[in-house]
Amino acid sequence: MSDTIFSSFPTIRFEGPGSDNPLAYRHYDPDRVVLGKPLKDHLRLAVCYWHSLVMNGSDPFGAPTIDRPWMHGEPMAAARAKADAAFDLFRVLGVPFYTFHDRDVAPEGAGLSETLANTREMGEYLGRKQAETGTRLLWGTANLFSHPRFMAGAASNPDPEVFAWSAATVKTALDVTHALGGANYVLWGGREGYETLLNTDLKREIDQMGRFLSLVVDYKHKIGFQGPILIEPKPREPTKHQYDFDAATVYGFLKHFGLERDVKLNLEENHAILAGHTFEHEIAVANAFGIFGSLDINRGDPLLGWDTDQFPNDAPQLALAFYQVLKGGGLTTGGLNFDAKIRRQSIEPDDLVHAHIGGIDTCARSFLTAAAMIEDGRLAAHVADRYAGWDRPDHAAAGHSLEEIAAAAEARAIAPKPRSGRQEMLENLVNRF
Ligand code: XUL
Ligand code: CO
Repeated sequence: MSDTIFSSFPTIRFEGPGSDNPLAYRHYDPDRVVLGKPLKDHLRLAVCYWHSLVMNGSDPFGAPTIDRPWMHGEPMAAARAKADAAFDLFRVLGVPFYTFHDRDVAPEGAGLSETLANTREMGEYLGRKQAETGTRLLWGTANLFSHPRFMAGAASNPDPEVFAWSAATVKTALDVTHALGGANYVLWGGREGYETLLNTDLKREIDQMGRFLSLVVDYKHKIGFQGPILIEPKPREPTKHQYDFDAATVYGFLKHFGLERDVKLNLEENHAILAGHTFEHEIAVANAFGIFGSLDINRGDPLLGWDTDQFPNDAPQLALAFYQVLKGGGLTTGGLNFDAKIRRQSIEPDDLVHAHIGGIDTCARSFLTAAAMIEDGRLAAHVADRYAGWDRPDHAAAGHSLEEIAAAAEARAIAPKPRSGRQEMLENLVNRF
């Protein structure tokens, strides 16, 4: 492989919390065994292509600030150079997985057929890179939101020709993901929502999305793709009302279309915040309904109300999220995808490396904290004790009808006594970890 902008970086190694080397992990010791398996198999870290290789620092107020060699020249040659650099970055970070949208890895062609051919050709190129390096695909997805044809939605578009174009695009992206051994396939409904009901038939659009997802699930079974299809909820941005608002809304949608056994969720910290939830709430809801899949790991800014997609750096906060993940049985086919981008002033290649080192160490440290909370068991014991009344066979709520329960309640000699929720004590307990 020819040199890339990452060639001069060593592979980052674990040196422990005492290390002063900025190019070292302090907490991410991939082979450290926790709760019966190595940390790397718990976290299943993934670098995302779109923020790390494609994002150029432009924002609504200004021009691109980040210039990389593969952002120029003949589009397919540039796509190959980008892939070379991507796999070199994966080598530097020592992460086992990556993720991409079709448009991140292959350019749009002159028409649909040429575009799909570009995706397939770059899929083969990525397959060779995977074989050479051992890096695996956590998930693939299709970009159904950037091009103007998708401005009124992909599956939910008023124009059936856009629905069909989107179907062809997802079919190819799923084929490529399957060929690359992807562990999951993701659908984020970037433009599946609306700005005003004055021009929108909401019921029709949601039905179109249900039909689209059913077709994708049928096709997944047809080609024998083993991984789950994952929906990524987000309440707003880019549209004002996104249909896949949050975990609970998506569960209702899946139930309505009978897809709750085939489709799971890819949850994202910043999206949870935009929905007015915590990350751990969204994970707990997904666990409750058996639809937890994977995580996009990033953070928002408490002072900004949009999807800033910053690298995570708040270990106490993430520990609460990972505690819920572990309570649900951990990441199985899922992983931790750094859907996170450097700020537009961070223009050097090493900014990208430092961002990932910090994010990976934050994930490792908070995961180890969550694992310690699980091993300790006191938090779980407090919760179990709080609901212990339900385990007694003789409680008044055991009856089979409202009348039976009402009669049992009236027959009780003493009224129920309020019990402390012990919130502060439990918060103190968590802080000790
Ligand atoms: C957008 C977002 C996407 C998805 C993949 O907010 O999170 O990057 O993760 O389409
Ligand atoms: Co995301």
